[in-house]
Amino acid sequence: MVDKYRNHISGKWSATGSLGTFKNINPADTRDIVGEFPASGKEEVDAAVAAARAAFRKWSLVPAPKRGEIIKRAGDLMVERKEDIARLMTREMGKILIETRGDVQEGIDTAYYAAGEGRRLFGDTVPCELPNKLGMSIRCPVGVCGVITPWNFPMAIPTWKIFPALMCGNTVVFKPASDTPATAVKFVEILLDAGVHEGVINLVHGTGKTVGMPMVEHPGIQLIGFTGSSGVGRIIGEKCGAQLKRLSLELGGKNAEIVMDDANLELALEGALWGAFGTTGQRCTATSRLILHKKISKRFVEQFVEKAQKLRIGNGLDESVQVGPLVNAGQRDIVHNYVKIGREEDKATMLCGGEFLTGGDYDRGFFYKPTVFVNVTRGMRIAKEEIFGPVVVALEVESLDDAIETLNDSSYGLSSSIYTQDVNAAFKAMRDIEAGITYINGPTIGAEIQLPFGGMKNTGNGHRESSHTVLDTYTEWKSIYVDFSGKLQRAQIDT
Ligand code: UN1
Repeated sequence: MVDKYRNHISGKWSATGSLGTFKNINPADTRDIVGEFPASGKEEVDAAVAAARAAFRKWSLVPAPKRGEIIKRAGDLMVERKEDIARLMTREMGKILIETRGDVQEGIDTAYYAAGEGRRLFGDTVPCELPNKLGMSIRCPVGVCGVITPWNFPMAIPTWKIFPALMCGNTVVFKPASDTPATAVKFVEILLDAGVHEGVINLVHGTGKTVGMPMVEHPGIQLIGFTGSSGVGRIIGEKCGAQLKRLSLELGGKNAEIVMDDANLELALEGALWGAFGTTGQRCTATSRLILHKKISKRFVEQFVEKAQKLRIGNGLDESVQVGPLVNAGQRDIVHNYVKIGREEDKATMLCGGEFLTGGDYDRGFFYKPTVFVNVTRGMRIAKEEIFGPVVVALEVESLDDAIETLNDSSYGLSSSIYTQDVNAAFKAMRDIEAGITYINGPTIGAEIQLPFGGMKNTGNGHRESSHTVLDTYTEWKSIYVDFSGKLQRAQIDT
C-alpha cells in the first residue's frame, strides 16, 4: 500500500489533482515508493490563490506577537516530530540522517527566530522638520506570497520563506519540489496544528511547469519567493519584472575554499571534505572549487583524494553511511555529463570518481563516486558552472591576491571560505571576496539562520533570507507623518 498524500487548499485536504497523480521515489532504493501525490495545475493554483486572498485581511489583523506565538508552537511541534520527519526526508531526498535532522533543526531555529521577531518588527520613529509633527515607519504585509522551493533542503528552505511571510501577516501558496513533497506535507500539518488559520497556508503539489509557472503568472499573487537554479530564476525574474511583482531569488553558486600555505591543513581538509561531499554536493553552498596555494597544493590534493575515496556511500538511513545518493536519475545524468565535459577539457585530470556505483544495493539507487579534478584552470566549464553533485575541481594559485582573484572569477557569489592563520590575510579576504557569505577557517556550508543568507552577482536579485533582513522581502514599508500642530505646515517651505 502506497501512502497517499494530499494538497491543502482553503482549509481542506484533497488527494485529487486535475492532472492525476505522481509518485515520490526513494533515490537510495527505487523499490521504495514514499508516496503518491496529486499532480496539480492551474485549477488548483487558482483555488489556492482565492483561498489565500480571502484569508488575508483577517490574518493580517492578528497582532504580530500573536502570529509569532502560533509560529512558536509550530517550532515546538517540529521539535516533537523531528526524528520522524528526518527519516521521511532521508527516504524521499536521500541525504544522510544527521543531515536531515539538521535540516529540520534549521526549521526549528527559523521558527523561534520568527516568533521572537513577532514582538519586534521594528520600524523607526524620527523627528520631523516642522514643529508638532512626528514621523514613523511601520512594516505592512505584502499580500499573497507564492513560495516555490527546491528538494535539497525540503524543510529548512520552506521555513526560511514561510515563517517570516506568515509572521509578517501575509498568506501563502506553497509549491514544494516534486522530489520532496512529503516533508512539505509534514510542515503544513505542523502549521495547521499550531493554529495557523484556514486559507492562510495552501499547499499545491506538482511540477514547476504546471504549478510554479501559473503561480508566477497569477495576478492574485503579490510576491514570489524562489530558490533554485539561476536558469529558472532568470525566467521567473523576467515574468515577475513584466508584472512588477515582488521577487526574492536564491539561486546557484560555485563556491570556493581557499587554502593558504600557512593553513592548518588537517582542518582545511576536513572542511573541504564536508563542504564538497556533504549532501552529496547538492547544496547551493557546496564547495565545488578548491583554490590551493602552490606550496601545499600537491600534498593537499593527495590527502583529499585519499579521504574522498574512503567515504562510505549508501542509503542515508544507515547511520554508518557518510554520503547518500543523488536525488534522482536526471541529477545523476547532469553530474555525469559534467564529468565527461571535464575529462575532455584541455589538461584537467580526474584523480578519482567519475562513475556510478554499481552492484548489489547500489543498482537500486542513484549513487555517484566522489570525484576530484586537478590541473583545472579558470576558463574551464567545470571551473565555472554549477554542477550540484559530488564533483570538486582544484585550481593552483601563487599568492593571496591570486587566490582571491581566482575565487572572484565567477558569475556566482554565494558562499566562500579561506583557511589561513594570518590575521591580515583573513581580513583582506573578508573585505575583498565577492560573496554573500565568507567563512574564516570553516567550510563553505553551514550557515546559521541569525545572519543574512544569500549571494552577490548571479546568485540572486539582491535579497537576503534569514535574520531580520528577510523582513525586507516579506513586508512593505509605510511612512507615517502625524501633524498635531492644528494648522497646515508645508515641508521644505515653512522653514
Ligand atoms: C542551500 O543549499 O540552498 O549553509 C541551503 C548551508 C545550509 C543551507 C544551505 N544551512 O549549507
